[in-house]
Amino acid sequence: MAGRVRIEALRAKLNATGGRPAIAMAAHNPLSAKLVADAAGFDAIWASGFELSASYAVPDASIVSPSVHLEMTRAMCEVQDLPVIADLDTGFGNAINLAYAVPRYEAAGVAGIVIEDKTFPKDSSLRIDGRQSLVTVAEFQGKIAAAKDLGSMLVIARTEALIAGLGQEEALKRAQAYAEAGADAILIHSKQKTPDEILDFCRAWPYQVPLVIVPTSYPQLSFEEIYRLTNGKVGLVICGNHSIRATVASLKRTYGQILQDGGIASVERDIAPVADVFALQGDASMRELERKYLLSGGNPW
Ligand code: SPV
Ligand code: MG
Repeated sequence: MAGRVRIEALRAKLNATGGRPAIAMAAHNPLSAKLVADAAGFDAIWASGFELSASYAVPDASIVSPSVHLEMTRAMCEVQDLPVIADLDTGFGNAINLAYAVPRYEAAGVAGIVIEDKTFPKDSSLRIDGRQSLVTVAEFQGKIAAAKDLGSMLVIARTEALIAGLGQEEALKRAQAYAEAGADAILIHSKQKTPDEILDFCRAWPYQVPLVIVPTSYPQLSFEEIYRLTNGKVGLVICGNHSIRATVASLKRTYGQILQDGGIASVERDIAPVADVFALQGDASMRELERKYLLSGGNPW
């Protein structure tokens, strides 16, 4: 599906007032992106930096190269039709690095980007005792302006003020400055174990600009409760890392069972049939190509 259509689809979802926020599910490669789309209920795909880093078995600390990041994101856009939100972290450096990236992500079919106000190289927000230092408000406003000027994708500005322990006042000050710089939405992140900090922020948020949250650390609330408790101010909830964590748990379980059994028989009932994998690989469309271009004169093999 054309990038422009997906951008408008994401914009409409972010600003919807239908009694629930839009939901983005994390993915880290084309297969997981396609599985998210096939689940037929999510509104967008979160091309998570944490998941992509984990899929390369490296820390989420600006280590995966920009070209690998872009190629994987492009492949996620290619295999399914949901809007993809690319997690650009700090934008690979300063506003110049981001300016280089933005048209390339747009050409790849991305509908929205998230950039965060941490210094480059970043560290994971969820890491205990992680390095959380922030750029100045003015520098980050420059990044937002560059992203808006050089592309038409939605720009979601993320403040890490609460993650860095700078408090509500600083978080609100930064979020307002980012909205004024033209951000289409504000991602406010917290790693508190309860939603109180985020709910306080949302209640104090004075603008129409929608909020985005990633409730990994405070999973207690349903999507509908989040929407109700924030008066509809949260337009998008990101399920930040549930694909990679489900994958890790499932692989560990399967490997352990095979080793324990000394054979592969008993895991059969718990793993996907080969036919499901063929379907995900696009077997139906290959059969169509075979019928049209290979089989016209009878079976050539
Ligand atoms: C990600 O999924 O890469 C995120 C969310 O940015 S978090 O890991 O919570 O920072
Ligand atoms: Mg990230």
